[in-house]
Amino acid sequence: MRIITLYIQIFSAFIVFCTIFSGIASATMIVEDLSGSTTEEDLVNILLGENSNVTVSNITVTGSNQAIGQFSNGESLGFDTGVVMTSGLVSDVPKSMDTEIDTNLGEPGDADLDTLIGGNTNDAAVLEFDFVPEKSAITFNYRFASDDFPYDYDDAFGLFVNGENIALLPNGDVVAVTTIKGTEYYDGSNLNNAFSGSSIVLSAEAAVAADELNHMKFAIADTGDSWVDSGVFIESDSFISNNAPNAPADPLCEGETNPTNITDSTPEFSWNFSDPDANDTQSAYQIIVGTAEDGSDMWDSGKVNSSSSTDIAYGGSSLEAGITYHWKVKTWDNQDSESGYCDDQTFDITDKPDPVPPQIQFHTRGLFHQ
Ligand SMILES: [Ca+2]
Ligand SMILES: [Ca+2]
Ligand SMILES: [Ca+2]
Ligand SMILES: [Ca+2]
Repeated sequence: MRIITLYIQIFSAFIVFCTIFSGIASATMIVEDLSGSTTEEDLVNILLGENSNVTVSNITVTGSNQAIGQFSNGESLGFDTGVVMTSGLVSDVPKSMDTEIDTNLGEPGDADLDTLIGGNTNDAAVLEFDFVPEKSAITFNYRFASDDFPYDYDDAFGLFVNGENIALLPNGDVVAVTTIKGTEYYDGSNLNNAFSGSSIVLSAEAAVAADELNHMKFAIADTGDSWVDSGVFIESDSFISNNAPNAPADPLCEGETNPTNITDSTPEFSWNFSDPDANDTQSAYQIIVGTAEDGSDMWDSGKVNSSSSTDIAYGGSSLEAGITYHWKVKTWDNQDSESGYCDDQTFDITDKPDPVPPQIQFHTRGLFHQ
């Protein structure tokens, strides 16, 4: 009886251990390159998503068909599925972080990347196609990753739209090993793939010609030699053609433009959401209020997920009479694209009570003198 109980206890402990362990360990990334059943068209469809409003033609891949593919189980990257391109073998990408991903494919480099990085590239993997968007802007999310961070070989990624590279770090630098290493854009955490480090999730946005033929080219390569590989993970469904909202129109405080002597100590704000895409709606707003233009020392609402654009009550520090407060608002559309702020707006409040209406004063005085 005691032995059976002991077995049950050991078995229970084993189940608990397995449950905890499977909760911690993330699923292994699954990849499939172009040497299998995945086609070039599949990759573009993965990038486009269903609601992309883009017509595509002339899809071509340059480089090894083992260097470009699709991935899933990519949660650690910040996006589950997408397209992966490397200067080595896609099949090596899911290996553990301490594996060196290091293959000389014997493939040539790419002239556009040579120019971009000012070096000699090799083992280029290139996906390109023509497209006709309905709207005048496109956006992509991606991560650049590399095993070359410790060595400073300047492997690079380019995303060329109509010949112009739009893959840039937030500081305007090109996306490469030495521009990312040691900056706030570097992420050295284990993201369940073989690369020793990566960029943070980056987004590329570009103006394109609506209803006209545009050309897009994704390219990644080794630089300097063909060894120690780099890769790029591009999020599925991230090729959304969308216009960012305009700055909010008609910003009002207490229903007025730049009111003075308002008596409400928690005044309400309103505006009109404005977007070049006729069917788009507001998904979020942010209001800031400060004692100086562009200041947020009184109130920063943060990004508030809401479609409301009327009667948004002030929620900051106590307002005082005799100070001119500055405020502005920006919005996000239902595709999470962000507007600029409206122009600087002002208001001030009074500490005087509402004045007694003059006609009552007149009547009171008249009665007194009778
Ligand atoms: Ca590695
Ligand atoms: Ca390399
Ligand atoms: Ca290589
Ligand atoms: Ca829009």
